[in-house]
Amino acid sequence: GREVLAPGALVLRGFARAQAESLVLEIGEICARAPFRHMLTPGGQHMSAAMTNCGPLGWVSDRRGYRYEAADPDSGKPWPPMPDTFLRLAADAAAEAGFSGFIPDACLVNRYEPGTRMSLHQDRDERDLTAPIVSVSLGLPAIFLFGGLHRSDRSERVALVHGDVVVWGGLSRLRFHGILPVKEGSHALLGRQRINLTFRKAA
Ligand code: MD5
Ligand code: FE
Repeated sequence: GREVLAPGALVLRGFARAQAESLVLEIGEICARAPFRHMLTPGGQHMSAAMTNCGPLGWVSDRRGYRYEAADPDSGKPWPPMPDTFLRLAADAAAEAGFSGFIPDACLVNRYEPGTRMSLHQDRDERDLTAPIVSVSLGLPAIFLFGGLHRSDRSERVALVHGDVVVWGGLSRLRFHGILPVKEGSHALLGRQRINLTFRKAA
């Protein structure tokens, strides 16, 4: 099923569920080559979520700020390639939401263990803000905070479960958002973790 959260924000319930096993195998190969790490914020704190990337560009954070890099700063090597299954899933989901022709050049892989959160923020490190963002939820469920265009706008809570895909475009591309601390639990495929794939056109 599809749920419209707001203009430009569409939840595709279970859209990735049939492919979840193969996505998890691909994630295993990605993190074998580019291990999950807790990046430093410009303020010097470690991020709560562990992150890695695949594709031509990867999102990185350190004392100098947030940006996209072609190489993994921990190894100096290019990020692992984006699997075709990832590209196709992101493009198909975007097309379902009316964004045909979406070709992501960056896939951020976020790992949440119980207790991990992501505080309210906007995604605005990308060059072309007319391209949508596609996010895929795997493993443990989470409560997503869906805010407005100003940090102080009240936010709505949206439950996201294994296999859900959300397309964030148009007027929702720059909304504030976050993830409440993930609750303790165990998922049949992923155990004590939630994995989120965030597909973006960065350059
Ligand atoms: C997550 N990740 O579940 C989320 C999924 C991140 C991040 O937020 O930056 O890694 S992406 C959610 C998103 C993206 C763009 C716009 C909006 C939500 N929105 O309008 O709410 O790990
Ligand atoms: Fe975000």
